[in-house]
Amino acid sequence: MSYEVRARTHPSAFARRLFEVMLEKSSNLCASLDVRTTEELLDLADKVGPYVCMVKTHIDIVDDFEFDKTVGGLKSLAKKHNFLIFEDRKFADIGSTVKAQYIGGVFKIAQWADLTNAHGVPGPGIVSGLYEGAREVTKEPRGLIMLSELSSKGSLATGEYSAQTVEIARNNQDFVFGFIAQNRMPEQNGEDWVILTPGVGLDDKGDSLGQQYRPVDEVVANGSDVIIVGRGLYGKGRDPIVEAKRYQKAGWEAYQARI
Ligand code: 6AU
Repeated sequence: MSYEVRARTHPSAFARRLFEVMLEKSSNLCASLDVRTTEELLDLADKVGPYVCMVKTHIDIVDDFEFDKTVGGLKSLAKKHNFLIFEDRKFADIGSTVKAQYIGGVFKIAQWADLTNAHGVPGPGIVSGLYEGAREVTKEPRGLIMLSELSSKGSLATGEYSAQTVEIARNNQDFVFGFIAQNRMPEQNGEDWVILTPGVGLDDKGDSLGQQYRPVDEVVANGSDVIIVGRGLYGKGRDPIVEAKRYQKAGWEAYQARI
């Protein structure tokens, strides 16, 4: 199904909004900006902003995090360039704990991140906890994606574990609209999971710590809706603007070839 059709028919309002942004920008690229300072984060987000539908953060690796400066800066860039903010928090605890982690602490993720992600390992309570948290602190739309598969070598998230994670998502579709996965996940009764895929790289095969990369055309032909690219954009010696344009073009062409 085309992004146009899904922007109209997807059961989740959040997913419809994501598809609209993707269409407006002709981009299925999410930039993963895993950098250690606010300055680098904002500089990169401003550079790649025009070419992406989403910017993904690991806010807890920013050494000089300051709510107003770091989050305020990101939010104004999201507005300037029209991208969604995805905090890659990978929640993995019981519902009551993740709710506090989502709304509280120094990061207060639910206040500013359009979407975040969670592991299925604790069972369905994790989704209920995050949903409650979002509703308590904001009226803004919030979405959750679950990790049903990982890109790293030797990942334990396979087979029955992945299938059970889909079951958790299935029971909470007003909030959970898709997966971090390497493949499409099973759909029934009109379900339309949005698949976000990390482990994407055009020049490298992996890193020394277990990351594995697949090329853009392979990932998109295999059913991925959003490609997540990090070091492929800003790694050593790379020009993030050149690379963002290159991945945007590769991702969009692969999508057009698929439909
Ligand atoms: O392109 P990279 O390897 O520089 O960055 C990949 C990004 C990192 C990981 O934390 C994240 O994607 N990631 C995830 C996510 C998004 O949840 C899951 C996974 O299976 N593999 C993976 O690399 O920020």
